[in-house]
Amino acid sequence: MKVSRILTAGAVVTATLIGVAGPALAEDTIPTYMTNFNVGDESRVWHDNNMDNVVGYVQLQNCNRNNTQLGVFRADFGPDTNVARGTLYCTTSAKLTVGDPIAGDYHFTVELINGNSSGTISADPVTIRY
Ligand SMILES: [Ca+2]
Repeated sequence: MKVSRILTAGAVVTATLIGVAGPALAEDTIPTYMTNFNVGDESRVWHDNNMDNVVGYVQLQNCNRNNTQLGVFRADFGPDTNVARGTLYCTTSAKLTVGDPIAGDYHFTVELINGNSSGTISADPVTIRY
């Protein structure tokens, strides 16, 4: 009886490993939008549980400004930690990739608009994948 118990345990481990190696799915994809965001304004917060190995991204579409620098940050004790920064051009294919960061609360901040530290931007949809 002891032998069959061990075999059963082994079978469970195998099944778990197959589950982990399955299709790569992000935890979630959030559709949102920005209306007249100023430089310095922050997006809604999303919580990455780091339960996947998927490269996340932020994407802007239907913008009224075609050159927007965003920074993505994780909330930390003390100053937030920057995990990604880039300029988006509001095309369907343009994505600011965030990588596969550790678990935490994330947001993006509008840092520059057309290279300036003033101005506003609207975009709809804004897609956040994590
Ligand atoms: Ca994730």
